[in-house]
Amino acid sequence: MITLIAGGTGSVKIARGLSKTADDLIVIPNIADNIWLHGLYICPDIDTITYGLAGILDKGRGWGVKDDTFVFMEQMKKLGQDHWFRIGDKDLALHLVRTNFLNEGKSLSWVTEWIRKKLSVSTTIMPASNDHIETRVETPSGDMHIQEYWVKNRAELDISNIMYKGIESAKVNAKAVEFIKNSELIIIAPGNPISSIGPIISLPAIRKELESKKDNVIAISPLIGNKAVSGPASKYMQIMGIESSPFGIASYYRDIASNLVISEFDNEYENRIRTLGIHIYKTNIVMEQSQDEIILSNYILNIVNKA
Ligand code: FO1
Repeated sequence: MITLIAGGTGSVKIARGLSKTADDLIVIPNIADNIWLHGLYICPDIDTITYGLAGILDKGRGWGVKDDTFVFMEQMKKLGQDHWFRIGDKDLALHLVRTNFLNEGKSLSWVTEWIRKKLSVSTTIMPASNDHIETRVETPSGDMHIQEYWVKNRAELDISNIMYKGIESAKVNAKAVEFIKNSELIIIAPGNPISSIGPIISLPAIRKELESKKDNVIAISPLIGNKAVSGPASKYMQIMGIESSPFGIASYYRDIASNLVISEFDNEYENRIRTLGIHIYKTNIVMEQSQDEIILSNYILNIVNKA
C-alpha cells in the first residue's frame, strides 16, 4: 500500500501518475482550504484530486471540471451575490450533493468515498479529519480564510502569519492513520508545505505515525532553487520563517521524512540537506505532460524497490 499526502493543484499531477503506476494507492488530501459559501460546503483540494483521478479536471485552471459553464455564477452576480469564488455548474452539483449528505449527518469521509465511487475513481481518498479545519491568514485588516486572501483579494495583501483554525480540537480519522501505518511507502506530494501539506501533518496522530515511519517517507520538493514550481509556496514559507529553498523543505519535513526528491538542478543544496540526515534523490520534478507524471512516479517507486 502507498499513501500520498497531498494538496490540490500542486499535487494532482503526482496523484495521477501514481494512480497509473502503483497498485494500491490511498490519497490523504488537504481539507484546510474547505470553505462554506452560499450554504455549500466546498472542498477544493479533495475535489481537485477526485476530478484529476476521474480524468475530468480542467487542467488549464488546475481546479474545477473541464468544459464547465458558469451560468450559476453569472446569475449570482446579477442577483448581487458574492461571486469571487467561481463555482462551475457541474462543480455546483457536486457541492450540492456533498452538502445535502453532510446535512443528513453523513461524515466528510463517507461523502468523499461516495463521490469518488460515483465518478469511477478507484483510488481511495481519505480526508485526515471529518472536522472543519481552516487555514487563515493574518493581514493588516484582520484575519481571513485563505481562499479570501488568495482568490478574493488576489494575494495582494500583506500577511504576517498563517494558522490552522480548529486543528487543536479536530478529531483525526482513524482510517487515515491506519493507512499510513500499513503503507510501505508514504509520499509527500510537491504541494505547498504551509497551506496544503501543513494542515495534514499538523494533526498530532498523523504526525506521530509519520515520525515513527520516517524512513518510509519520501517528500518531493515543490521548489526549484528558491522558487516554487507553481503557486505561493515560496511566499508562505518566508512568512513562516522557513528558508524558501529545497533546504527549507528538508528542514520543514526533517522529523517526518528521511528522503527528499529535489530538482536535478539543485546541487548547491545537497550538502546542507545531508547534514539533516536526509537522503537526497535528484531528478526532473516539473510535470508538464502526463508522461512526466508517470516518469516521476516510477522514479519514486524505484527508489523503494532498490532500497
Ligand atoms: N481558484 C481561483 O483562483 N479562483 C476561483 O474562482 C476558484 C474557484 C474554485 C472553485 C472550486 C474549486 O474546487 C477550486 C477553486 N479554485 C479557485 C482553486 C482554489 O482556490 C485553490 O487553488 C485551492 O484551494 C488551493 O489549494
